[in-house]
Amino acid sequence: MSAFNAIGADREVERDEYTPGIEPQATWCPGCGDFGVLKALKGAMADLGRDPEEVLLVTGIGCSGKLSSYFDSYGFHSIHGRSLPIARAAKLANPDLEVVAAGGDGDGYGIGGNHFMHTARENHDMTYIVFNNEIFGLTKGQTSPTSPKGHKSKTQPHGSAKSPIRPLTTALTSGATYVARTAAVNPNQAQEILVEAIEHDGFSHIDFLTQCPTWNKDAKQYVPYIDVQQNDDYDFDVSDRRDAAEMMQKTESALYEGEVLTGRFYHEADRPSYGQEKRDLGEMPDEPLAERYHEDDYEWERSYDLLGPHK
Ligand SMILES: Cc1ncc(C[n+]2csc(CCOP(=O)(O)OP(=O)(O)O)c2C)c(N)n1
Ligand code: SF4
Ligand SMILES: [Mg+2]
Repeated sequence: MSAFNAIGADREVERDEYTPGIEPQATWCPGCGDFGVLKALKGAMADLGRDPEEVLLVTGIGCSGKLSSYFDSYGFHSIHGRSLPIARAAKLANPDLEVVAAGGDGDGYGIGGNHFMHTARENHDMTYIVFNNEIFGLTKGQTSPTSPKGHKSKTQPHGSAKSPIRPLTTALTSGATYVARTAAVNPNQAQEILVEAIEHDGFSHIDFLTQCPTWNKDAKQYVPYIDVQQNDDYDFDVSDRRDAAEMMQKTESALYEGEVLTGRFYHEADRPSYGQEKRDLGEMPDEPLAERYHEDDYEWERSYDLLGPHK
């Protein structure tokens, strides 16, 4: 156990340790799907026996970004679209931390889309939850990258001419090693998927469907849902890229035709994470890099010195 792994002892963790007090009370609107993410995440952490002091939750900006204010682990409420680079740095500096990043569809698939793609490509060991309510919630309902084509809002009063992004396919083709979709209306499945995603050693992406009854009036938009692992109509191998890609295409098209498919779509168990690759190369120490900042006489190497003189 390192100095940065604050607790590390095995013990029973209660889900409500993650929401101990009544302050601050969540300011999400009644019926908001974001409550479902909070419930599933604290349940998953309790199932895994993760002590709140072993967990870092980094969020972006949006209604979704408020999650870190209501979840009593280490937290970092960052800036719009930038949760992933912050989460990456924290995980590299202290691999003992359980790192979760979270934000909205605008945050993660719009302004932060570049970070999403590259964090997946590099297979950073963390879980990324994208609250997908198909709009910008916090700023009052503008069209987002997941809004359906034709969606009318203050920014697109004649209806959006854009086709929505395909988040699952984007994650897969970028290099994510665990990809799933769940929904706030299905908290049991959401909790199980979160447990798997957090346990996975690599980049886990969860497209989490969250209804926004305030700006996306149809609060029932994700009901009924189908769990593809529980339904005989869907038979595919989650460890097979081609199978996963076909299933994702089907799932992403179906959503806008009113059929909500959820479940695990891809799981590649044996690809090493970026941190592991760096440690194998000898570029990163086995002990948390962050500890070096506490060693007064530590002699820092410069990459220039490692490469030798320029020719
Ligand atoms: C750099 C920057 N640009 C724009 C904004 C304004 N802004 C705040 S939240 C947000 C979008 C929120 O939508 P989403 O990420 O989907 O989260 P939700 O509120 O739906 O959970 C925008 C555009 C900002 N805070 N920072
Ligand atoms: S505006 Fe929508 S996303 Fe934001 S808290 Fe209210 S219901 Fe939730
Ligand atoms: Mg949103």
